Amino acid sequence: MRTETPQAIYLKDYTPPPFLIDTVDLDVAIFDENTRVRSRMGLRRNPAAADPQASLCLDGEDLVLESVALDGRILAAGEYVLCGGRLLLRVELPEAFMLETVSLIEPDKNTQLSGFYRSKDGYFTQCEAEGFRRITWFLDRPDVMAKYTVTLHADKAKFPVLLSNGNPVASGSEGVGRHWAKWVDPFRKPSYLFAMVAAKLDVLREDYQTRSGRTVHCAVFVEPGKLDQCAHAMAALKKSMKWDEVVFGLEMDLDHYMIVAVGDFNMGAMENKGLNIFNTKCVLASPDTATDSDFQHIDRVVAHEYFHNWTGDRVTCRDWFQLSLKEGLTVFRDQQFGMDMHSAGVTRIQDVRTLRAAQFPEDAGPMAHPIRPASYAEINNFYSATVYEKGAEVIRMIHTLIGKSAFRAGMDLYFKRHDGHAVTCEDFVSAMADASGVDLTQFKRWYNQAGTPRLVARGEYDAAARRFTLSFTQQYPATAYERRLEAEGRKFSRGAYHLPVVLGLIGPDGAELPLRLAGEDKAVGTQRVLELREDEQTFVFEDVAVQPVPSLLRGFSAPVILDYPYAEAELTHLMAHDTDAFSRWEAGQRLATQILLRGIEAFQTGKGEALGWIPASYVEAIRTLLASAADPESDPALIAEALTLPSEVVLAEAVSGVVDPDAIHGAREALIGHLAAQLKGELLMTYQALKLSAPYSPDAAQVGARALRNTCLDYLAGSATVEALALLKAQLDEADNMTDSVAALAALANLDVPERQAALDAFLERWKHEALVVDKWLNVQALSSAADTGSRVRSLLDHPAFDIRNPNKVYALVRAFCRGNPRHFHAADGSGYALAADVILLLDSANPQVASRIARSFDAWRRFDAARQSLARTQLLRIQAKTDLSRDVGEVIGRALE
Ligand code: 0A1
Ligand code: ZN
Repeated sequence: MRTETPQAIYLKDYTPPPFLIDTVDLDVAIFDENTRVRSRMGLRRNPAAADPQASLCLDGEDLVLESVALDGRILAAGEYVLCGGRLLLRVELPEAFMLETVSLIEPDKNTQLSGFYRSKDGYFTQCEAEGFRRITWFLDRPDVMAKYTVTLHADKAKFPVLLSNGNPVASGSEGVGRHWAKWVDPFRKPSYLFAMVAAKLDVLREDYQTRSGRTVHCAVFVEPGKLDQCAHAMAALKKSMKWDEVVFGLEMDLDHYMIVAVGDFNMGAMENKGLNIFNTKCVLASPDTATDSDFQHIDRVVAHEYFHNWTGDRVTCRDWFQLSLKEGLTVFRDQQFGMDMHSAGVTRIQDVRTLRAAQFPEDAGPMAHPIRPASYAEINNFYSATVYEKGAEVIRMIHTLIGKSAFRAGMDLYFKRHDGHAVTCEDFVSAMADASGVDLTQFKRWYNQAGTPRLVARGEYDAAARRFTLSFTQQYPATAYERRLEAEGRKFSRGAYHLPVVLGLIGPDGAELPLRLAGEDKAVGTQRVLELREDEQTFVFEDVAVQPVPSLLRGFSAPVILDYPYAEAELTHLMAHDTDAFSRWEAGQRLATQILLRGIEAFQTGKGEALGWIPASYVEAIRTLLASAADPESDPALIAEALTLPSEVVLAEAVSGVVDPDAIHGAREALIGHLAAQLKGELLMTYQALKLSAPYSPDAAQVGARALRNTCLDYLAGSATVEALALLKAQLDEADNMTDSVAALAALANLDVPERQAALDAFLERWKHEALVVDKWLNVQALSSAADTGSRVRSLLDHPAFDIRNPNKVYALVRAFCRGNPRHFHAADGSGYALAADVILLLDSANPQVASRIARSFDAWRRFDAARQSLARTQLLRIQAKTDLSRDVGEVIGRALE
């Protein structure tokens, strides 16, 4: 039995590779029973190696080695050894040499979906982070960059499309019914960006003209019959190419840019140079099968992978500790793209919602880590909300601190210095500091310290002196991460963060006040960026004629928890008057949270149902919000966001002390029910007024209207009255798009009424041939608030529509249940924990990455009562007791139990 977290590797131990690989020539022959991979590599000793005499040790996993040849001479058995997944050469090596290996792999048996694997009608690769070693022997680390030539051979009828990175240079027929194709990638790249595909696929092709007049041949490959679902991804690709030219001056550098969609994929998509491989979920969309958020998500993921071409592929990471160098920066770039393409305010709100729902809990739990971790056991566990989403917030803070044009100059300098190289987060920050002249030394703490800082702010108005004094205190207690460093006897230091607070002051009439800080001659604007660097700092605003309400952290200018003692009336004031869309929304969320925290306490003491904790003023604020929808100037999408209460997961973070999932659920449902009852007329009127007659389009105006309409429907549905059921049924019958169908189905899935099963059955019958729609069918059931959800999810595991080998199905059903339905996952009888553990144990050997993602559901287990903790611990120990538990799951469970 494994008793502790698997062996870690450390950032401090980094050394340059002993050898460099300049060229790789791969010959890959695919047969039914296996695939033969011949690799010919040009190697030389690395002049920067720590040990100039080091021996050569190549990474390899699940490879059957047939032969090794050095400069054309086949090596004898004693001249190399295979040990612990490595190939060690025991011969004298010249300064530069050719090494040829021939190995067999079995992609049809590769259930991990890492390396070369089978999915439906084809073979696909996933090499990030360490999948290339599952294809051939290599120095499988990102600082070894080579030029690749690839020749693929396969059955022509079964696998007519043969692709790899770069340019197609030759192809032909061979043998009986077989064919081959040769690809050359002109750019040096790390092995994790390698890709190849052999499959039967349909393709949509379009050309893009770059601003310098070059033509890029774009192609989207999908499984046969799905061509009508590719147009949106293709349009997103071209928009991304244009945007990167305009905003960052970055042009596509290859003649071919290919996107291939595959139904079995562990993540969203992968930025392989010139040959992106995407989860079908992030490519395929038609109004019938995809929702508005799917359309927007596709825009963002296509953009993200495209932006990686520069931030990731042209300049890559020196080692995996630097993952946020490419991921934080690329998420920031796709966020900016989203804000430019869709509604800026709504995009920012949704991105912050994601951060709070996924990253804040991560930073507060056993897997807490800085955006650049100091150690890891399994790198796949660090494709995390922290590295991605908090990483993007860190880049955003640099953008805010130095300003847009200095940021652009910093990017230009970064590419000038590092194009074609594998670099570190320091290199990025140095480029930003050098280009802007701003000292970012202290800022680097964001890369080394874990945890969400708490920013305590207090305001004091002195009417006689017409002065408003704002004081800030930073709190950053040690997290599980620092506690572990301490236990290991490792040195670390913690200190105040350098962070921007964007703020304005709002007067009683709703107008923004001019801002003059003490010491300044005159007021400068109505919005300022305050820079915090100290544990405690005070800012004094002069000439403040009236008592203001401070609007703090506009646009969520720093990823912190703001503690400011707003009165409810002040929050309502900000909701109505703040000029920053994010801050108006934030004020509403803060107000709802304050009320709900009282409600949660009331539910815990049996006084919840009486609703005494809901102030009438809140109902009126929501009534005003709903009424504003009638104003043609209003943005329905923003109103929909404002009407959406903080989720149960976010509320659990706000609770201090023991988390009571039933009380959280009870309070939230009671507030929704009360608002629905009080505002029924307004909700119905808004619902009806927003009915669209135009044909479906995922444009901002229609998306906003549907979002608000379906939010109203959701409120109305909670009552389960005959009237509400009729609304839901009518929408299900009449909907001409998936957004409206699935919104009605999800609302109905919450209700314990006979209509529910009939609707679910009809939906499945209609969509059983569309895998991504079946995922939605599973998802609405996993997220249902109905009392029988736990047992229904358990029985869905055996439903023919579910497939545990398909990551999308596991995420749609199991992850959604465990991460998105806290009341049922944390059921008092432990059934939710048992379900998660069963799935983790079933998946651990087959697909450790997916198993590990489910295992993260236990992160918060210590925040619950003793009875729940004991049930969770039983399941954690049961998982830990599995023989040969994967490193992925072992690390997550080990840390949870530490
Ligand atoms: N680099 C990709 C995400 C990705 C990471 C790992 C994968 O397999 C383990 C697959 C994709 C991105 O940021 O889009
Ligand atoms: Zn990425």
